[in-house]
Amino acid sequence: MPLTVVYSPAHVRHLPDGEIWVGVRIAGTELPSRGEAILAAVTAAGHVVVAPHAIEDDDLLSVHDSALVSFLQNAYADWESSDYPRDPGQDRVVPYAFPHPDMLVGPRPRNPASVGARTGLFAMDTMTLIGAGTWEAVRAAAACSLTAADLILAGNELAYAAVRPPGHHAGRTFYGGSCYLNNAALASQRLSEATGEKVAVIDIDAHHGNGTQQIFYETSRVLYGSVHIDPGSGYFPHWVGFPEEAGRGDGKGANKNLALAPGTGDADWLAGIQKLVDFSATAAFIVVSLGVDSFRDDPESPLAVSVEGHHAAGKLIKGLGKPTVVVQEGGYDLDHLGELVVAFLDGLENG
Ligand code: SP5
Ligand code: ZN
Repeated sequence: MPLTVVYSPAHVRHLPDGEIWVGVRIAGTELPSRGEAILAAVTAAGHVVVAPHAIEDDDLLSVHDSALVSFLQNAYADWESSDYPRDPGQDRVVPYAFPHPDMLVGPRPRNPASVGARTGLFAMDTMTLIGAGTWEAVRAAAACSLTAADLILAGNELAYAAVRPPGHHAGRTFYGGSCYLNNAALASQRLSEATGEKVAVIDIDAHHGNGTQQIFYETSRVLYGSVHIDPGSGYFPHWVGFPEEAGRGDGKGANKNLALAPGTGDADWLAGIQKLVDFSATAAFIVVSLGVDSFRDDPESPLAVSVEGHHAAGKLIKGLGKPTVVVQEGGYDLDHLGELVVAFLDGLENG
């Protein structure tokens, strides 16, 4: 099964320039060099790379609220025309106040005049900064993911959206965790709407994809399964990603979370992926949220999976024999990022 890579160089326009972590600006790990490393590796591996097709803003509204989309689109310009870049001297969009749900006793939250407060309505953390080129890159990543889904609809068996920024932490109305729009959810919804068939998301990023879970929590049309570092052991996204979250209403039973202890290696990780493969057996299409931050040396997660483990993961998912869209999520060890992605794709394509 030949595999097509969809890539846009526009990702380099997204320069978060660090993240605000516990109030301190740190370097951050979601860097343009991640995209370059992946492109170099898939090119060296001989994969065909294509550009995304154009998309409309309406395409984004299939999984996101229009208020989030227009906030993200305008946030940097709004920030630039505020005082913040000069006083106190913050050049990236970052929230400073959040509407705690219990605070909102009125019929609906007012839209704050201050962009620093308005950002708090949409952001789930302070680590996901918006700069001048962020929207252009975010939109290009969405276009790559929708193009990958459209390649499957056109009869391809495998397509890989090699994107940044990642997407699986972004929900219908919120962004965070280095994610702005949910690329995997956009691809899943496209496949679901176009065919009426069931889609299964298999999320192997080291972190729970709380955004994808939220978007599809009440539907049985898109299954969501994830294997990830146990949020209860102190890891992002902290509040969700627990096994008891199994879906609601029509989506009851259509969500599966497998939480792993720090230090978990290949055997237990792959056993989890096999469970997700079994959970996905009734779907006609598979969307893989491919984070490779479960790797043992990754700076953002304490899981301890090998390169060979990533190859084996691809092979397990190939066992489903279903048309598959792969969407890049996290993975921050620049010395191994390309190798990990290529190992997974080789397992998926060739077994
Ligand atoms: C897509 C994805 O993998 N998002 C990961 C978001 C998790 N970010 C949590 C960051 C916590 C602070 N990291 C500081 C690391 C210092 N060693
Ligand atoms: Zn991750």
